[in-house]
Amino acid sequence: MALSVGIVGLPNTGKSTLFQALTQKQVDRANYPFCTIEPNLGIIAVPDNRLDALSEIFPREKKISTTIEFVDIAGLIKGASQGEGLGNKFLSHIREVDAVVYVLRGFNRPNIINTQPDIDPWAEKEILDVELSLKDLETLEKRLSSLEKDIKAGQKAALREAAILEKFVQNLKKGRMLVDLEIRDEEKEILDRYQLLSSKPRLYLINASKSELSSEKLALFSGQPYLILDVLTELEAADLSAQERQELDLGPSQLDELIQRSYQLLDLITFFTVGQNEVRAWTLRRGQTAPEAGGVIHTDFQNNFIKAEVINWQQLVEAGSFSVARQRGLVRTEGKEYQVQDGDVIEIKAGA
Ligand SMILES: Nc1nc2c(ncn2[C@@H]2O[C@H](COP(=O)(O)OP(=O)(O)O)[C@@H](O)[C@H]2O)c(=O)[nH]1
Ligand SMILES: [Mg+2]
Repeated sequence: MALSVGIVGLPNTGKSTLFQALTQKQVDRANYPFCTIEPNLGIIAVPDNRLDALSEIFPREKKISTTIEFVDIAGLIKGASQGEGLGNKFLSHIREVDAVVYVLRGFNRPNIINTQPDIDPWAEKEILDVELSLKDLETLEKRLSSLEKDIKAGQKAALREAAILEKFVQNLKKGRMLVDLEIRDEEKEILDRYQLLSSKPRLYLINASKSELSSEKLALFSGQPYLILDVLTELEAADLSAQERQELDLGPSQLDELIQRSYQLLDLITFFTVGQNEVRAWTLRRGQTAPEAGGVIHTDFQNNFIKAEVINWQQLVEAGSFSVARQRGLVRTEGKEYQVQDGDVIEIKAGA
């Protein structure tokens, strides 16, 4: 399961610089032999201190992180939904990603052309929102008009769908993004059919150093998922170690924080395995079961699932070894129904 995050924003806000900084942290490709990496697509390892702690007590040849794909989506300007700039092409790229990071310009550099009259990250966010909603409205109106015939013919399903789509339309027209609506199950089922752009989980990245940003401008974002990140500095510091960062008084890597928060956008969980050659982190959706965790590792593990031995990563690290953990009764045996928890270390027992 490759989760992908699209980097979107107006021109000259730092999208490509951010992408470049992220790709300095690209995963060891030897561990991912089947990935083709396009110029605007990078597969990035998700930093995880639980994995680090596990691989300290279980030194193995390889330590393999979960990954996330970042896509540098070029070309949004005002009017994109009407096809301005790379308009429709750009919007179709957003359709394909699972979540979006809005890159908003907060840095002030007169020599770098700003397409906006002044530095105003919130205003940029609103422009992006408008473009995405206009595109969604177009998709929804098209669908609504194609449902008319079925509604006239008295089809109940068409009527029900139209009522739901109509609700989305009304909200978009009021400037409310679909991602912010409370969506009931039967609505979600319909929403999922259309991959609407404003329904993607999002994170606002304000590209600025903290001193560059006035508190009034920042206040607009309170209560929203945002991150202030100085993209250019992070690019320059991308290959520094944690210790080197400390010596330079840079604080913890904000890129790491961005990657982690992007991962969290989709409500994914991570479980771990400790094998002979590798300690590894894997991705699962919240609520998935032990056999499904098996399936992520190997199809046979799902089909021939018998049981799973499970322990929380921290309990395992504190015990220092599986045998001590077992003696302490911390390793549980779980069956087919078990819902995997974030941070579980799992060993799947499967039949031949
Ligand atoms: N001062 C400053 N300049 C930046 C920052 N991020 C990007 N830039 C510069 O802004 C210009 C446009 O950046 P780019 O990443 O190509 O923007 P894009 O059009 O959004 O992809 C480049 O010259 C960058 O070096 C930043 O955080 N601070
Ligand atoms: Mg660019």
